[in-house]
Amino acid sequence: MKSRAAVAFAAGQPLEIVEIDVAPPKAGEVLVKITHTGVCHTDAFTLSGDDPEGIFPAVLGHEGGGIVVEVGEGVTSLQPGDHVIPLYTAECGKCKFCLSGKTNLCQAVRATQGKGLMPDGTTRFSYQGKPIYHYMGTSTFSEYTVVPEISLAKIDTQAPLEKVCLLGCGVTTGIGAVHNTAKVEPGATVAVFGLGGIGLAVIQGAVQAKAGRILAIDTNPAKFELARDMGATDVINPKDHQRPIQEMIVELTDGGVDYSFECIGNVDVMRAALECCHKGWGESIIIGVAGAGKEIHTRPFQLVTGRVWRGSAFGGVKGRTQLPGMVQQAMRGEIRLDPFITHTLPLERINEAFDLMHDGKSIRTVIHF
Ligand code: NAD
Ligand code: AHE
Ligand code: ZN
Ligand code: ZN
Repeated sequence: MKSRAAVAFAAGQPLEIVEIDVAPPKAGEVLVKITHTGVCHTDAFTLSGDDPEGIFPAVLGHEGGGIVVEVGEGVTSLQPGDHVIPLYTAECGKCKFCLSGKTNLCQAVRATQGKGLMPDGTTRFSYQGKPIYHYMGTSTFSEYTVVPEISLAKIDTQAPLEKVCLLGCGVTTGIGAVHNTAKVEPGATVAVFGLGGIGLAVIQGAVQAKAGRILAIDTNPAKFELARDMGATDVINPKDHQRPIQEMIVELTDGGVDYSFECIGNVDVMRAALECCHKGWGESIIIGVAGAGKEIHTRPFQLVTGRVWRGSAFGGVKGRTQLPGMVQQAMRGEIRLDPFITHTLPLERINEAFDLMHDGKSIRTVIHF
C-alpha cells in the first residue's frame, strides 16, 4: 500500500515528505495506521548523524499512537480496530531479560531493530523500488507502519491518541525513571538537568513521589515557567553563576541531592549531575543520549564515597504490561500530558518541529497525519 511518510534520506538533511510503499505485515507483525506522533530529541539526534546505529534512508519517529489495520499470521493479542502505542522497547515476556525481573530491556527483536530491519531481517518500506529502513522498531513518521506484535501496547480506545502518543517515549521515560530506576522516596531532594519533555516528566514523577525539593536546571530560562508549573521548587541557570553547578547545588542542599537526573545527553553535565549527589547515598540517573565516541568521566573517589551512577531506558517501563495503566492514569488526570504539547503540526510541516526543538521553543510538537 501507499503511505505518506517523512523520510530521512541522509544524515543532517531535512526530512522529505514522500509517498512510500508499505508491504503487508508478515507473521508476528502488525500494520498500524499512525494518527499522531511526537517528535523527541532522539529523532533529532539520529537525524544529526551522531547515532552509531543511525542508518539511512529511514523513517524515523518513535513516540506515536495509532490504530491496528491488519495483523499478520499468528498474531493473537491484537486485531484490526485496536488502539496501540508502538514500543521501541519490546516486551516478549519470554527472553532472559523479560524473565529476569530486573530490566525492561527485552532483547527479542533488539538486534534486527538496531539495523533498521524487521525481525526476519527485511524491511517493509520502500521508495521507488529501493529499501527504506525502519527506526527503533516503530517508524511513526509514516501514516502506515509495520511493527512486531511484541512491540505494541494495546490501550483504551477512548484514550485521546493526540495526547497519549507522548507516553510512547518522553513522558513515560521521565516518570518511569523516577519510580522504577531511582525509586525516589517521599521527602527526597531531586535535581533535574535539562527541562525538555524528559526533564519535565521527571519533575512530574518527582512530584508524584512526593519529593521534598526539586531543583530544575537549564541553560534556557524560557523553560523555567513550565518547570515551576510542573512542580519544581528551585530553578537554576548555570550561565548565571561562575562556579561549577555541582558545587553550587551541594552548597544549596546541605551536602548534595538524593537523586539527580541528566536529561540532556551532555557528558559534561552527566559528570556535574553525579557530583552534585550527596556523599554516601546520592544516585544519578543518566537518561540523555550522547553521541558516538562520547564518554563519561569522574574521579572514581566519587563512587568510592557512595555516589551511584545508573542509566534508564524508557523509564524502566515494560510497555505491554505497564503502558495501558499509564494511559488510564493520563485519562484520570493523574499524569498530565497537556503541558507538554506546545505545538501541533501536520506531517507536511514536520521539519518545523525539529526547528522549534533546536531553537528551544517547544517541549513537544505533536504531528497529525
Ligand atoms: P529537549 O531538547 O526537548 O530538552 C533538552 C533540554 O536540555 C533543553 O531544555 C535544553 O535547553 C537543555 N540543555 C541543553 N544543554 C544544556 C546544558 N548544558 N545545561 C543545562 N541544560 C541544557 O530534549 P528531550 O526530548 O527532553 O530529550 C532529552 C534527552 O533525553 C535527549 O538526549 C534524548 O535523546 C534523551 N532521551 C532518552 C530516553 C531514554 O530512554 N533514555 C528517552 C527519551 C529521550
Ligand atoms: N542508538 C544509540 C542509543 C540510543 C538510545 O540510548 N536509545 C534509548 C531510547 S532514546 C528514546 O528517545 C534506549 O532505550 N536505549 C536502549 C536500547 O536498547 O536502545 C547508540 O548509542 O547506539
Ligand atoms: Zn524518545
Ligand atoms: Zn523479552
